[in-house]
Amino acid sequence: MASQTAGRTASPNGDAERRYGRSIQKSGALLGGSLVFWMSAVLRRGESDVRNLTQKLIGSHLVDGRMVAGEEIAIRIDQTLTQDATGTMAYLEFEAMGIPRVKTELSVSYIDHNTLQTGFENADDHRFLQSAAAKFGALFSRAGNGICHQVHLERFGVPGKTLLGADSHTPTAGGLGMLGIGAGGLDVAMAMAGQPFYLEMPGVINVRLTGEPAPWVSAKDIILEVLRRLSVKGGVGKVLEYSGDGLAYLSVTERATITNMGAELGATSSVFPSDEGTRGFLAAQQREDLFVPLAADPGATYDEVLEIDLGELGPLIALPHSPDNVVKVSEAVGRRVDQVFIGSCTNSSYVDLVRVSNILKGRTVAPNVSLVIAPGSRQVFHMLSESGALLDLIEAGARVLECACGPCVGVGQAPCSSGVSLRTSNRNFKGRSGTADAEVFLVSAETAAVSALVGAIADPRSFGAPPKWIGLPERFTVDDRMIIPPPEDGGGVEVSRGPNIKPLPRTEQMRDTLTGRVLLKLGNNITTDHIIPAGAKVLPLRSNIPAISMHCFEAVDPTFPERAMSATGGFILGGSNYGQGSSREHAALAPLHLGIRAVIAKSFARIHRQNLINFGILPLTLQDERAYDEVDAGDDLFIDAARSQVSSGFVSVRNVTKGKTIGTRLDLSGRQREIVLAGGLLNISGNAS
Ligand code: MIC
Ligand code: SF4
Repeated sequence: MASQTAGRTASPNGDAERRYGRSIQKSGALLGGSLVFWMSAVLRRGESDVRNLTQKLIGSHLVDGRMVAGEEIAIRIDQTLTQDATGTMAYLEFEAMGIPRVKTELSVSYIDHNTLQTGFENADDHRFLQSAAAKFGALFSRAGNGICHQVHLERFGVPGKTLLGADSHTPTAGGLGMLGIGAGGLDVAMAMAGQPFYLEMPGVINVRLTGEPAPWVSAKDIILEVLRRLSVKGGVGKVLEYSGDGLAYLSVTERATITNMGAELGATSSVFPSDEGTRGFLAAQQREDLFVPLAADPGATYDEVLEIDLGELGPLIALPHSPDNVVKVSEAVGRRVDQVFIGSCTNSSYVDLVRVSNILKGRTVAPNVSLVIAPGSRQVFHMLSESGALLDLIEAGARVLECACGPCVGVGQAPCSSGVSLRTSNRNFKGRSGTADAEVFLVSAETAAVSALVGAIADPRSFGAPPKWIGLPERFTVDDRMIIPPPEDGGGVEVSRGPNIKPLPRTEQMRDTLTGRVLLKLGNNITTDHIIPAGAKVLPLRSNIPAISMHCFEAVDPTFPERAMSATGGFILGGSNYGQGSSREHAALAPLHLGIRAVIAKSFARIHRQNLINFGILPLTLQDERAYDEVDAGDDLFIDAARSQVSSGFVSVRNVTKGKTIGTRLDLSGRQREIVLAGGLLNISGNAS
């Protein structure tokens, strides 16, 4: 039966395991020391020694700044991850810094996004990344080994450590009590070069989970409830810190579902304490020696508190086209479904898929439904196969895919025209599935499985009593043979570069006069998927900025690239939360390539704003949001004495067409100012040495 999975261990990479195992272990032990050091520093400064968990995690890694919400701080990064869609740029950027080896405790390069190889491009990128990992000293997780966040949780996450990832869902690691933060590739490359990561000290929201979840209520319903209450911009500048007696009912992988989707709130990170549940998970992964208990101090305070009574919660669903468009599943019941996708870094753990198999066992998927399942990792796939759960999935009619992101990011399995797709993933932005007019709904794995049988959106409670759930297995099957360690000395490794790998775009110093037309006027919550779409067609161009730029704003206005190029640049006007969603720096690089030097918006999402700064594009925030209504697409704008205005923090933009002046803010730290004036981070000499 599923719960009796054997714990076979294969460790052919003995050397690497010893090497990395030791270094992680050593730094795990050091954490206690650095906490002690930090505590005494805090006491010396006369600050309160009562800290919430977020403050402890940040405080033990703080290298610059004060832990005052909104102020810039710098933290030491212990581990990094990249994936193939962001990794090519990150490694090209790292290479440009001229540093021979990564300086982190651990850096892992994953292949998980671009695994559909319809041309040579993705395979070439994989070769590039494999050789770059060997040269620069990173571990390489091969295609098929699984989704970066799932594999990192299983094999590398350590409570109390910091992880910077070139993927917005890096906070998944918070399920283990680790501080995971998503960032653009260049920031991750800087961390690989041993530089600290700069961010705004976040405020902390305490989410108190109380009581026992009602039957059929799962971790996904909890995070959907948080999204319902806070919205897709409710987490910007914040960390969500979970506590309460309800935690006892959530295993690490369920906690990781919650921290994963904190990205949809725009949050800097989400964290759970490291407790006995964490110890159990690490022990089952044969990594118990890395366990450290971590929690907020008694009496710790928070900027906001959110209480969720798990016993009161029912199954929830996010309606198209935003993850915060959440209602009770019961309100959507009966809607015919064409496709069900169970997978993605949100809900593809062993526990999720065994529950799905228990629901499907002995039954058949409805004739109108295509049920697609992608296990999150090779470990999950292996254990499904060992336990017999895979057979239940196959017999029910599931189409089982390789362990990768796949349909979540529009890489295969696009729904039919006007199709309805029910998914366990985290984003249902319009068009992301690969079908422009598809409607994507987000639900738990349990709701997805029951609906696949019914053929329509179904309340899982209609299934009757839940099948016997399993918790975490006592032992996961550990087999790291698909993770390739780098050689001791990468000096002789030749980096393999196919024809699709174009050189890094270089930028020039910021000009003193910026002129141009408003090329696009956009609404609120514009996603990076709007700016640079993902999907099987465009993702292979991630290492080719000139080519990918031709897809910039494709779904919004396909004439944009051509207009921008013939106008030799211009401005973009956005609403609030501009650039929400992914960490892809291509959403800055492509507009840059097309000549955009400033984006004016009501507000920006955190990662995208930093990406704009990193490539020398000004993120200008309207001082008075009403000014948005007074600017139209096609208006000619003019910024005079831009360099000195940037230094003042306020930038006046002259609307020549309307004869008006728009006031904008540019709240930059001294360091960020230096970056934009230099035309980007890579132009600051000696930035990583
Ligand atoms: C996503 O889920 O949108 C992605 C694809 O994983 C992105 C990264 C990318 O665009 O390469 C993310 O979340 O950062
Ligand atoms: Fe991959 Fe989807 Fe997770 Fe992004 S959200 S990392 S595309 S599975």
